Amino acid sequence: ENTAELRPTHPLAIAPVVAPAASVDGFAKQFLQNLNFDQGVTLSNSDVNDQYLALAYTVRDYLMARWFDDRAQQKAQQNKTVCYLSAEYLLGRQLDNNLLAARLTDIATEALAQCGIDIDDLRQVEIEPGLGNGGLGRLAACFIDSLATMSIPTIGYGIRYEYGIFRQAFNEGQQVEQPDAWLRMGSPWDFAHPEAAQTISFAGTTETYDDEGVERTRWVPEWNVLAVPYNMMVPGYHNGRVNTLRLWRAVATNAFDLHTFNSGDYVESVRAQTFAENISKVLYPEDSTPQGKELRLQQQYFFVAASIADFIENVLPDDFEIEKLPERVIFQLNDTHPVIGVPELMRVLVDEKKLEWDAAWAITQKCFAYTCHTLLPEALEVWSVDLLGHLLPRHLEIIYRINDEFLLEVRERFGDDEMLIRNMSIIGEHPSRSVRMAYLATVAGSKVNGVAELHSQLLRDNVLKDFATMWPDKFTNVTNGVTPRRFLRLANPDLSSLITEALGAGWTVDLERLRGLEALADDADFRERFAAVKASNKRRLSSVLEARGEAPLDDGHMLDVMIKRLHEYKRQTLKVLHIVSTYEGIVSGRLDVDEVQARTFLFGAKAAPGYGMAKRIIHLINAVGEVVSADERVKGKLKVVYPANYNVTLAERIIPAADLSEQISLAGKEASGTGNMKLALNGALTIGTDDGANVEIRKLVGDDNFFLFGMSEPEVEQLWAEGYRPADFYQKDERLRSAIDLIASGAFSGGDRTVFEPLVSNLLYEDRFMALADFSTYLDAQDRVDAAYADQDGWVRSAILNVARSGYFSSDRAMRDYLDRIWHATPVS
Ligand code: GLG
Repeated sequence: ENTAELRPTHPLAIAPVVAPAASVDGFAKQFLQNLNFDQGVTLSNSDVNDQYLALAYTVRDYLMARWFDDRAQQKAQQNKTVCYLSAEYLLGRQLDNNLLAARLTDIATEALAQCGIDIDDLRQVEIEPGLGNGGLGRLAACFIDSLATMSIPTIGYGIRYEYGIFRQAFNEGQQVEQPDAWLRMGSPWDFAHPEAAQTISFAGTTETYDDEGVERTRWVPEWNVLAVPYNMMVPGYHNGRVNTLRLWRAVATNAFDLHTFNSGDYVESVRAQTFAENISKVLYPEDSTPQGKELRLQQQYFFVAASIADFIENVLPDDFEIEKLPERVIFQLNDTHPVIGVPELMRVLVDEKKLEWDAAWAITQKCFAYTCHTLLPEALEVWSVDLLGHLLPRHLEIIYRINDEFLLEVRERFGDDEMLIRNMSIIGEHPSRSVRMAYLATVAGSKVNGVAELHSQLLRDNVLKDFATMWPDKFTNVTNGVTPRRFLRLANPDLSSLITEALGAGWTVDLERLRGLEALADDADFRERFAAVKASNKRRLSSVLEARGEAPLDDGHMLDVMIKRLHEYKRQTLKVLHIVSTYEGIVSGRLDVDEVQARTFLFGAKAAPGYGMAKRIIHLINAVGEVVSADERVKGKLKVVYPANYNVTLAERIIPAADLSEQISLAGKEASGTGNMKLALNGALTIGTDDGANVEIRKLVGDDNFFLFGMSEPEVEQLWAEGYRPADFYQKDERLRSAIDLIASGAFSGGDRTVFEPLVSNLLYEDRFMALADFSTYLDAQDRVDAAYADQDGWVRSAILNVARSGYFSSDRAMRDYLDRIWHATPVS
């Protein structure tokens, strides 16, 4: 607003931004200036981190001009904005992505070379922002990339955690967590806007008051924090667009109490500051089970309230009529973490904008849509009424009223069916009074979607059945997707070149064009080149592993990878049983060693720090790996590699090298999976159950190019209903018995039988995720894998067909589906 009063006369000051020239000289000049004036060093005095930061600032400078432009255009055009509300964004490294999007890779490489710097050395310095746990956070990052590429006005809203997902190390095979101080060496990709901070309130009471004859309610909070926005630019690929990722950091309203400080009590003087700033201190290292932690609810409300206020105050024009809000925004709820935004918008509309309840509710229902990412009942977030009422008293009142009116509607529709009322109520009564956030989101959302066809079906049939009966049209599916820019173009440059040579460059934004590769699967020359790329990607991975102190990969091994969070439902244990069984088979002579396909089993997985069983499984993988890799009898045949601290950066090296993709969750448990898509897209064949998006992958790539095994979801249900006894399966299959007995004997724990005893007895007597029931068919499928791999020509052909038929899994397609089915937003022009 101040700027309107500026009367610039200098010619440079007329332009909105002074962009550096898009040339090698322009880049070099900007880089050297940033090195001098931002980093405060000369080129000859600079170290590699200075250089990296100056480079990042330079790339940012180029994006900035486009970002200003886009802000202005979006304001002028008043399009609907997609506000993606997500507690997690697992971004990965930014440098290469931003260079690529802005077509600066060659210019930057040459400019730095002329400064005597190898850009590769700078690439290594970047620390990825690990602001997410796994699939859900990485999905959000893929989505904002696609939305920018499709010119859809988008703001990604989230939290700028000071510490992201913990760094994983192994100590004697066991996971140790270390804090992820990702900001310590500087954070060149984001910039703070303290002037746009929002005050966020907590606790206190509510009261009614007379507002010129109308009785209204207001919240009288007890304490506040400041939410300070940090913007990151999200460039579209080759389209000149730059969207915004806006992450909030909590800052105390009062840095410290000067009186207390002066009296010498330094610790007490900053107590309030520590308390407030804890809100954005650390990402919850929980993947699928919420911890009933007050701090987590604080985080959720903190970022959602700040985002809604920011959108209304800073994105909408000053004279905006709030009744028209649904024309200008859709708040997409990424799982239940942001659902507290529903009563928050109601509070803003009713208490602050003074709308009638019904009008406010009609607006709110149009402004939200909800994506559910799970099927595990324990992962459906609930908040105790006591906690929520204490922290957000006004919001609890609003939730109660939403529920009352909703239950009236249920009664009108279905009569006084008390059982049904209890089942559908947003407030659960057992084991204690709590708010069911998924139900609140379902009641409030204009649409509810699952993340793969099977998942959406199971939401309608089981988890949210009554709601689906009431509002069949509310429910829809959008199968997940992954960005081809990061996970093919950048991660696999050699395959990208090969594809571009064959099909032209258009596939990067139109992934269905990969279909054109189908014809080449039968071309021996193309197959050879494709295989050469895979081999070279394996060598590249091998040197990455060696640099981390791991053993190099062996030539001629099939690379069999299982990379994902460690969780019982994903069944890393089943994978271990396969390894142990093969090992045991060779050692006991049951298997002819010459018949066994040489394999390297590669794991990447973090376990939630509080998840004991998952940590035991990590220990077992490492223990088995150590014994197997050291045993002369299987030397050259079997090897286990488990690099610590699996993250996006490592995934980008592993995925292009993989031959076999392990997607072996119990049917009905993995909502979608997205690693499965990335691996298929890079030419790995899947061995998998009929679960999540595997179902769709198999349909697309064809049964001949996919190794299916295991029970289907209805078969799982049936076996549970009949009474599942894992020990029966142990008795029936000799291979299974030998494998489990070997673990139980202490063979992988220096003879100590107690170490893995809890794991073994859990398998034998509980086995919630039915690893034993699927073991036999899994091993049979692995035999089929070996046979298929022995025919290299056939294998490479299948790998090419996997790439050719994975175009559907682009996040661009997923975004089109969201736009058509849920958001109805249009691109800026
Ligand atoms: C979830 C699910 C995954 C899913 C991802 C993204 O467990 O199956 O692919 O979200 O929708 N918590 C997750 O990572």
